[in-house]
Amino acid sequence: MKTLESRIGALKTKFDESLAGATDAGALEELRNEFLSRKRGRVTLLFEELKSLPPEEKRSFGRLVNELKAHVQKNLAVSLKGSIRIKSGAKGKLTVIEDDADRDQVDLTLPGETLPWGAPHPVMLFLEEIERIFETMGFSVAEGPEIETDYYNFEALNFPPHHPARDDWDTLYLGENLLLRTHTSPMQVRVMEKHKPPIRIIVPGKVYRREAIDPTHLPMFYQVEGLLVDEGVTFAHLKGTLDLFLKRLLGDKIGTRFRPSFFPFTEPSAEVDISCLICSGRDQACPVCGGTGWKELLGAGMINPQVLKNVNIDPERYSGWAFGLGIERAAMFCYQIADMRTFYENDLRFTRQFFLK
Ligand code: 2NL
Repeated sequence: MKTLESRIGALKTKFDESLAGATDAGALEELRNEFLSRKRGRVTLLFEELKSLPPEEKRSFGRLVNELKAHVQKNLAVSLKGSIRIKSGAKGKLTVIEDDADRDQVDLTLPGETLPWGAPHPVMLFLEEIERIFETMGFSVAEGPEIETDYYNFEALNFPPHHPARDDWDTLYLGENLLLRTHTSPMQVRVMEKHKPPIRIIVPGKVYRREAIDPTHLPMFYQVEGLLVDEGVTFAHLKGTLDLFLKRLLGDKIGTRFRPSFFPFTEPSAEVDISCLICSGRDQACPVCGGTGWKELLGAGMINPQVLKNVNIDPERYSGWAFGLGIERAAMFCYQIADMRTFYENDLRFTRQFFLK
């Protein structure tokens, strides 16, 4: 019986030597077959031999054969060659795992993880709807840089240097002359510089203000501005276009109201209200309109002749109108979202709700 013991020792040595020489997955698979194959594996045959031994020897040699089997399995599973790793799958089949990290956690036999599906962002859905409406009215969409010069963001728009009107646009400066645009008007100036009237554009994009974050203010938000320049353009065109736009966006039932206002770049200027979608003016305590029946949605006006002069368009021949609209604010009103910050928390439970609208 000593021979059985020494045969087990010799087999172990042979296995260790073969394993040291096995450099790829194929060689390791062969080694596994040689020792563990169900029919003719060397370890399997030892178990067959055990069956014919008397009970007391069966126990002691059985332990040795089991140890050999465990040794073979363990060392096949952990290849000693560099970062090439071997793992036994469900049927004992060997798989090479090339990733050295997490060596004992990776199980390639498990199905992959499914990533949650996203959805179009409500701000983008709203913006695309606005673009569609203006495109059907013959407007083009223009986009421009978010980093602008003082000239395009302020001076060309009739804000003289150091003029107090600038205080209404809390600006994030990037040095003496560069800043994050506070509106998308700079791009409209660029288009007017390059193109002769008639001009019909809308300019959507991100804008930046030095604001404290609260439920109705963010330091970055989306704006869309519109601009039309041609011969004979009047305030009536502005009223008609914005009224039609807002009815298409929010429904035929809403009414619009223009109130006098001031912007350096338009004259005359107006703030444009829409009738309250929630209470239509019937609820004195309406949390959305505060009981007034109206909600301010955009600013607009006839382009200041000085702005036209700045871009070499003759204000004696041409006139035009422009407007500006904050997208998040409008979407909040339309979808009745109480807190602007929810747009940018990336919670899919929020984002997915707008997909089907
Ligand atoms: C607001 C007000 C407005 C404009 C933007 C504009 C642009 C040029 C010339 C004249 Cl190049 N005007 N844009 C005009 C009136 C109002 O925005 O409250 N926006 C959220």
